[in-house]
Amino acid sequence: MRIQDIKVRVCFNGRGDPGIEADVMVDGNMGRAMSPSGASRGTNEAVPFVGDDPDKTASLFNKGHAGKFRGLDAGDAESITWNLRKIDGTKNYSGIGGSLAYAVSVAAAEAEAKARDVPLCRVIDPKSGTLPFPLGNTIGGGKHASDLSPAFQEILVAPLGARNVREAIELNFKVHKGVGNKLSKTLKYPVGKGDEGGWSPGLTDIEAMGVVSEVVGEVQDKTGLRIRIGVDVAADSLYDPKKGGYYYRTTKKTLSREEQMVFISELCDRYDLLYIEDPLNEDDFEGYAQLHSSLTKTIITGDDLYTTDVERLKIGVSKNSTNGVIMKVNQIGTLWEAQQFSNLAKKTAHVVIASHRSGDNEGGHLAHFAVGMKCGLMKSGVVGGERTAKLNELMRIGEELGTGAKMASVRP
Ligand code: 2PG
Ligand code: MG
Repeated sequence: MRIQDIKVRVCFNGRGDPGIEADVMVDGNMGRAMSPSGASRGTNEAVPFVGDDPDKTASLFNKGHAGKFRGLDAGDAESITWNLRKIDGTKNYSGIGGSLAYAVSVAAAEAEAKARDVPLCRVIDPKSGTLPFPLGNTIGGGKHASDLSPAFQEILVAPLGARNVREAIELNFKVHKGVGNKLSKTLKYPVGKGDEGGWSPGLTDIEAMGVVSEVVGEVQDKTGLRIRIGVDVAADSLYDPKKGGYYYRTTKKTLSREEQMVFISELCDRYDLLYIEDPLNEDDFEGYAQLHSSLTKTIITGDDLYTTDVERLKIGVSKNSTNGVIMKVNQIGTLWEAQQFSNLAKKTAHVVIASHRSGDNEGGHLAHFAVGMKCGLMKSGVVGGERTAKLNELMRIGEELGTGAKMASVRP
């Protein structure tokens, strides 16, 4: 259906960082979406704002370009992308702003969904009916927390034994609460939280892994339901290109590339990791391939490695680097571009993980991306308003899709 009007503005996310919000009107229905923002951003991500200026980004669009979208089909995600690309004229959206591209493309799809009276996930894919398992951050470190916390950016849990979305979400709450209780009993200082609501204690990476794994064991014993652990190393934050090594701040040790690979392999074995994200720096496609060929029980996942970019994924596929990808719409720009990425990932036997950003907002769109793109997992945090917004929306989608909706199957 045709876009009647479109307007954008600056808004703020839960971390207090700016984003662009778009309102798109279709047949009297408004779609509204606001871009999230990352702290550990891959070098190849879309540039969020024109000249690093959110206000300039919004006013350039409202004054100069909004009119070019009136009359376009809001349901035609591909032509919305090509229009944005044509106006932008760069590879990384620095001409119009990646945040703007995100907001316009998602708000248009939402307006279309409202006008057709279907859930947004069904505009993304009319046949969507698989629900992802929520992947929850229990301990946060790296660039999401203080320098005294672990170097690993996230220690996460995936409740694969849950029979439905609600049970899965509640298992993650139990682990998150259990980790908080254990930390407050064993540490002699109050423990705060990182940007995504994970606890951020002054522990080494291995100590933190130990706490999560103990609590996971306890919750599994009590409920009889299987929970797996995952880690986002976000290795670029640890990587020192001059030394070619990875610096662990709590132990003050630098690991060489080979030592890092041994460390990661031991970690995957010891904690039976379901998945490991960005274990090496963002250009080490060969290193990923080595890990992938030896760690057959773990999903070796690229986030900063791919930045939701089909062209980078093609490199990974040619080298057999990974069997998991993180899909973040705002890394590449538009919803349609992210769909192309996730289509190729699925075709090449990858588990697709739809992911929030560390600076996120009250929107629940991520849940629709995850269902619409048939993702196995949805990484969205456990607690905090901007995190539960996605989890609650996932429950609503489950209710709306009814008994036809099944939980995804997730295997390395
Ligand atoms: C990540 C994300 C989300 P950020 O690295 O996977 O957890 O962090 O948004 O800071 O890039
Ligand atoms: Mg990541």
